[in-house]
Amino acid sequence: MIRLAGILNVTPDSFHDGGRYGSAPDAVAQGMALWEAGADWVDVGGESTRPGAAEVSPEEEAHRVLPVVQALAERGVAVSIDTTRPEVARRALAAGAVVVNDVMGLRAPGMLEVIAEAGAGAVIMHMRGTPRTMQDDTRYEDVVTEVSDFLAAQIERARAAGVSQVWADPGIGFGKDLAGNLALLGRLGELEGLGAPLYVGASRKSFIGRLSGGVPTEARLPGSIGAALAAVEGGAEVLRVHDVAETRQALAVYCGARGLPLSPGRSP
Ligand code: HH2
Repeated sequence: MIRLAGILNVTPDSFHDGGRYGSAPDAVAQGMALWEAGADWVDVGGESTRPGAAEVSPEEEAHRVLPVVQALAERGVAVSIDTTRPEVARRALAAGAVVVNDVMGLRAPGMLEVIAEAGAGAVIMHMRGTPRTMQDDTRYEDVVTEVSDFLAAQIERARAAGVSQVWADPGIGFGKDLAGNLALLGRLGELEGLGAPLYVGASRKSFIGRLSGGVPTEARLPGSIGAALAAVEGGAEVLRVHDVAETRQALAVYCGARGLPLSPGRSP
């Protein structure tokens, strides 16, 4: 079943929606809009991971996301919390989130335990280094093999710790150059052997701009839909996107033609 996670960044500096939903009421309204457009989860983040973004304190991150997570969960929205910090994850799960989306791939001490104790799901993403250092060295002997080996090890750790629902994400744009991003998208099928459903976030990322004569993030919806379709062709089951309604429309056609099941979304 192909599903969508709608992106909701409660940050001043995210590369696409930074500053748009900085207040909790605006963020909740956008979360509801994503949900009603057919998202299966709304993915709430409080710290930008774009290269060079300012680090925020755990308190500030929690202060940004917790009221939004709680309000959306109270309205029946399935919320995933996009964080690398176990303490923020723990508090977001207590506030009603059901999945932890960790761009550090559960590397922080204690993260696995927090997720297992809450009985939550986990998105395990590959990133080389940290958001601050990830673009310093984007050379790989074989990017697909390196990503696959990391994900396999972390999936095994998560399952051993008792996390039953895990998704594997190659981390498009996280410590990869254009060739690396295209290799991961184009050879996504090689990750199917991991035995975890594949989760892909390519929406409006810079490689799309690079492939399209430098178009800015606001003009990258067509390329984002192209990336979403390429990901589904490679076996992705979850697409993390800014534009739920538009992606859903493209998928309705693509999945209909290919005979692939598309989730109707969880909004009543
Ligand atoms: N990409 C971003 C953030 N979280 N999580 C997963 N699982 N996969 C991704 O590809 C991914 C992610 C970066 O995008 P965005 O949230 O739009 O921007 P920012 O990090 O600037 O807030």
